[in-house]
Amino acid sequence: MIKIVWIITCFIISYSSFAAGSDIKGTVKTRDGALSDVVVYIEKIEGKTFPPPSQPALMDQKDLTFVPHVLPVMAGTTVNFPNSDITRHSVFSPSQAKKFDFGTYSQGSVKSIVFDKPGKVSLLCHVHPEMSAFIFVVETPYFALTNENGNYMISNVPAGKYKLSVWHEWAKPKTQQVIVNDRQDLNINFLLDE
Ligand SMILES: [Cu+2]
Repeated sequence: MIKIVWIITCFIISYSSFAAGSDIKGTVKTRDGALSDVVVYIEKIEGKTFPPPSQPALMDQKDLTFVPHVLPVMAGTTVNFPNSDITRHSVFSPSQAKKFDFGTYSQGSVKSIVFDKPGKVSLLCHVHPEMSAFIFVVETPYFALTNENGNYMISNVPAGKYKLSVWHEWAKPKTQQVIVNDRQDLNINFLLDE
């Protein structure tokens, strides 16, 4: 009897974890072809707030480059900025969504900061003017970054009506209304202008 109850409980738990959500996937292009490093995200879900992830995200500085070039995070996420180069870096941002200046720091040290407001945060380095990257802060956990083929996938989105938006460093932003139903994956493509 206990065994049967246990099996039923396991079945309900595993079923419920797959039950609700749908995936949103697609391709982002310009007239010249696929576009990588595009953040595709659901702007807001009315009446819902989401706890930020407990694990920090990573924005490395390696070979005089920020890695990755674009990092989407949910509001409230801590981002670690290790210096993996022999040279010193001095990372800062002039952006409204998060103005900061770490000052100069050397190899092996890690700076951290919480990104709490939605929007674009440009990253620059006082020592190396050619260094540039972006952190894009989103209000929901439903976001993805396009790969080199312009493809993205946002997993397990609950049913509802949302604004699905895209952000890219030089393309014009765009928004589409999407309706997500239970267990019915959506294909949403974007064609962006420069
Ligand atoms: Cu630098």
